[in-house]
Amino acid sequence: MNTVDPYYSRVVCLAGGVGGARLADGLARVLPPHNLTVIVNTGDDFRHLGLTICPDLDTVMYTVGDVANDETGWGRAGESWRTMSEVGRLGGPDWFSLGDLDLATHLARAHGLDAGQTLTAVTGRLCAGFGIGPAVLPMSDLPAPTLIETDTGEVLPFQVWFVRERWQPAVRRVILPEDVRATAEVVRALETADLVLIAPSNPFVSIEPILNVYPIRAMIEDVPRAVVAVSPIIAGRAVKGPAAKMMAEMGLEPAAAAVAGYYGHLIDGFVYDAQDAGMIAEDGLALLCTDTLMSGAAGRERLAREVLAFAAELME
Ligand code: FO1
Repeated sequence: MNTVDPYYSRVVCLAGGVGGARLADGLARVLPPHNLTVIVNTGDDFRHLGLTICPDLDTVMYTVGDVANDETGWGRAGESWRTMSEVGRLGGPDWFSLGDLDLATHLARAHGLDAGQTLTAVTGRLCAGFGIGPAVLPMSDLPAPTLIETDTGEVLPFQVWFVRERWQPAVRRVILPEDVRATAEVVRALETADLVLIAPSNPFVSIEPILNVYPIRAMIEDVPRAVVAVSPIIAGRAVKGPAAKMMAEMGLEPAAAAVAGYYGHLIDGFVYDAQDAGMIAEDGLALLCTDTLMSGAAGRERLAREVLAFAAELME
């Protein structure tokens, strides 16, 4: 039987955070630019210092644009901090570290938004500035802030919980906004998608906020010939970020199989790490066991190729 050639398929990747950005980068190295669209979580976005900060959009842009700080997983490589340290000296908030180069992105974005451009249009211009070929789309042009309800009952804006409070207190639940609508660009990308890939991002605060945007979840259930998720959990731990901690705090076992169970019938295939070999799958779920750690550009490209080849078998 002839396997579909993923190289000529229209691929949509849902991404947030470092893992999402790295798989997006691997896919961008493999696929023709017009065959890849990255739909990015904006639930982490917030207003700060008079600027609109879009961490997941910026992490995808910097990573695919090859200017990311790979140690922190956010912000720019070769960064300086003169402006932020002066903001602190002048009594401004310095708990959210914005480097000098990173600030240029936020200022250019603020300028575009203030001129009435949509976040989608502004992101397109910024991507052009970073020489990025594939489409990088915010999930919505409307604010869609993710809130964290902690086990003290307190409800915190995402960045306050994630950065200022360093993932404390424990998470009771993630509160997502109602009636957020996807952009026309996102709908068009999903209407023509052959394959949807769910990147190894945090299921609760990176992927679920995207699925929560109308009508993304329903379109993913209907349109693509295959939906494949990559586990963000390896041997009970997140490669980066609070996913495993959140799973435990929300009563889920922090394991790859629990991530597959969380996505349930939405996915046809699941990619998990060799360290979790022997994982039991839900009935009917196709599995790929491989090295899901993406070390450097070669690692990202390798995983992208393996995921696309796996997905191609499911698209027949
Ligand atoms: N994460 C931190 O833990 N500390 C920071 O000071 C910080 C600053 C920052 C600045 C710009 C940006 O795009 C991201 C930044 N992040 C920081 C990461 C941010 O909290 C993201 O939301 C997380 O990476 C989760 O996606």
